[in-house]
Amino acid sequence: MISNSEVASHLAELARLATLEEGSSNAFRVRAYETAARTVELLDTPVADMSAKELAALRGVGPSTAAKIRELVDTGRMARLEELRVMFPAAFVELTRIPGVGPKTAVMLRDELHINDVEGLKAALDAQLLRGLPGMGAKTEENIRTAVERLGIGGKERRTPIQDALAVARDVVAALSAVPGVIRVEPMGSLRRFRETIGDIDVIVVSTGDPEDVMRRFVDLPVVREVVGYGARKSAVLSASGMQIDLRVMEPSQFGAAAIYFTGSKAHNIRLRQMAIERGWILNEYALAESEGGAVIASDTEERVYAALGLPWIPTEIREDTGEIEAALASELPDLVADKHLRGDLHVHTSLSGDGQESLEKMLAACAARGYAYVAITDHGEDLTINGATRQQLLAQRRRVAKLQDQYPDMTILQGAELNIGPDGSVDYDPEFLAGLDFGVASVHSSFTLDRTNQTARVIAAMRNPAVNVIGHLTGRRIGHRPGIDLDVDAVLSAAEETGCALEINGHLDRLDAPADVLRHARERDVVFSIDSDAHDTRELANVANAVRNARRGWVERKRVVNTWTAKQFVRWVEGTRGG
Ligand code: DGT
Ligand code: CA
Ligand code: CA
Ligand code: ZN
Repeated sequence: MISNSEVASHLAELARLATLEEGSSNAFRVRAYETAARTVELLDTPVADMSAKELAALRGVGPSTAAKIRELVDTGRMARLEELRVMFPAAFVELTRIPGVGPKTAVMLRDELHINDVEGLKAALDAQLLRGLPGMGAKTEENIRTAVERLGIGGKERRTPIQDALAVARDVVAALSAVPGVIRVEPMGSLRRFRETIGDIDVIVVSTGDPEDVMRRFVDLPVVREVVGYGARKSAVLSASGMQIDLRVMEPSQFGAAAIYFTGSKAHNIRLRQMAIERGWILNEYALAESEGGAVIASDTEERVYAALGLPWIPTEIREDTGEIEAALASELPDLVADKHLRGDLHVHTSLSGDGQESLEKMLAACAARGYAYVAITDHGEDLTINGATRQQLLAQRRRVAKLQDQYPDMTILQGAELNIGPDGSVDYDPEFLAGLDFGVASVHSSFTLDRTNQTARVIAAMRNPAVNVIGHLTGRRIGHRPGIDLDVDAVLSAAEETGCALEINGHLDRLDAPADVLRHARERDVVFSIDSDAHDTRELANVANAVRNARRGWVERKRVVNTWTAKQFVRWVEGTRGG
């Protein structure tokens, strides 16, 4: 039976492709498919059990979308989607990831210049063909060229943002978990290491049943567009969006060795294999075994394989051979932050933000349900057009927070704001008004193309502002869509040391910001971090888990994360940084 999440990803793809057909993401049909995708995703009842009439009664689902969902449930296909995939192949859709190339432009490039993919676009840029098109000039052409170069997209080593890869992997895992005999299904490779972009998806299935059952189900998945290799225990397919998925079926006794092998990284594996060879053993995807005779030394769990090599289990996010083997040998692995350490969330929006989806009451209830000892409510400051809150609104919210605080004796509620760092480093409101807030996150939401000197200066100015406790999503990047601002990271880290201002680790999957390489770089510095959801609805509070994984990739230790501290320590830090 097809899962709600699989149906939702079909609807989301329908929305993406309809954008190209309609020429705008604001078209009514596009909005309708997006709403329908969201509704289905959040629904507790399986849509596969619902009639067309029941489906049409759901929010955002009209009779025609309801019919498409039924068609998918009954036949495993959606004819309309397949037509659109033919009209707009994945390589063509990729053009719209380039800032400055919207759906209208992409279609015009195809109609006028026969550009079908990023390679074609690069050739046209080299020949300066774009400036001759209606509504384009040399300047637009230059902007597009810069965007293509900075994003590094196109070509053979095409990588997919982790957000998109995780969505595909989740569907595969859900479907294969239901096959009889399957006892575990787990994504491996760069996905398990939580790299921000993914080359291909690797999945291990452990089954006590017939491996062919798993394979047949795998190649028949609705997300599969093409089978590139088929075997009884090993297959590879291409997804609708053009991602390769490699699948291996292993015996339960082989799981540990297989997980280490397929998690990688390749460099980490090579080090382990050398250690095995030094002991007269071999290490492959099936086992750690003696070279002579092949007696198995360890294979069923990762812990046993590492232990046989004289190592503790190494967290997946740091398996890159960038010092983790040496640290493990010296019993000096970092005490990495984990989900269970979090005691609060310091970046939470309510419906007071134009893009917030949920009331203050609901957001607080959901935070309390997560067991938090403190939370900072941080709606957008007034400088963010449409989305920002006025002074009056914030004052009114402050009174509501004071009342609600009584209902949460175990959770300290800070009322703050997410301030906007202007091009000159100034923020919203005025110092006197800001002094009346309990907390401040300050983020860059504009002027992404200033040069390094100016970007660095504006961020440092915000850190020195007494109303600012945390710098939100440091670089402002959107993985795969928008490069981060150009920053002198060392200067920013020095300012963080000097002011005590925390750097946020934002949990939105398209942000993961500050990036892991910046976090790793900060290890030698006395800098603190906050792990935040930046939730705009209650479901997004769970984003902190993504931030934790990104923090681990950056070797961030628990003691450096302010929202792992006890309420007392945390409040002392807040007071120490405010008005500083
Ligand atoms: P990706 O797909 O480019 O994002 O990165 P990975 O790390 O997922 O790489 P992939 O898919 O080529 O291979 C998955 C894992 O399989 C990799 O992390 C380690 C293992 N592996 C692949 N090729 C080799 C190899 O030649 N030697 C060793 N030791 N391990 C390998
Ligand atoms: Ca991979
Ligand atoms: Ca692979
Ligand atoms: Zn925010």
